Amino acid sequence: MLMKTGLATTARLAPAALAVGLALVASGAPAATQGQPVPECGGAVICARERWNDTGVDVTAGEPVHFRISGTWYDAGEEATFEGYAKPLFAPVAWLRRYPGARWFALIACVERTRHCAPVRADRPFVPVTSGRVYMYANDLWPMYSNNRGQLTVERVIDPR
Ligand SMILES: [Ca+2]
Repeated sequence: MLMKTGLATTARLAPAALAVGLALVASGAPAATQGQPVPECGGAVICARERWNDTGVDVTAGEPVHFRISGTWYDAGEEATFEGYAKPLFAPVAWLRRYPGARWFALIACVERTRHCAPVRADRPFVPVTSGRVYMYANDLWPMYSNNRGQLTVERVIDPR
């Protein structure tokens, strides 16, 4: 069953990887990206103000997914990247964050709108525990999204190796 799922995913990703490769050849681009993760075309906008952002990325349980994230967002006056920020003053209510184990405004990925979530990290892939669409949000208190600004861009990357 697992093997069958893996083959199906490979077949689905292969045309995209081939298209990226052909585009590089056609543009005469140097081989600098060889062996490096290649972003898929486009990317999803993750708005700080939205409690759920649909990434358009569908994942399969157990298959690691790599994301490339860029941008800056703001929690009122606090600037943050996808790694979030720390603020000792907010420590008494930190346990009320939607994902208590991650920093304020850390980028959180969930499969569907469930509790199958994890912080998005730069140094490791997101490994979904179930299959479905990936949604993301800024880790905040549920009633406190109205003072959020900015957005991140998230791209799924394919390892061509
Ligand atoms: Ca907020």
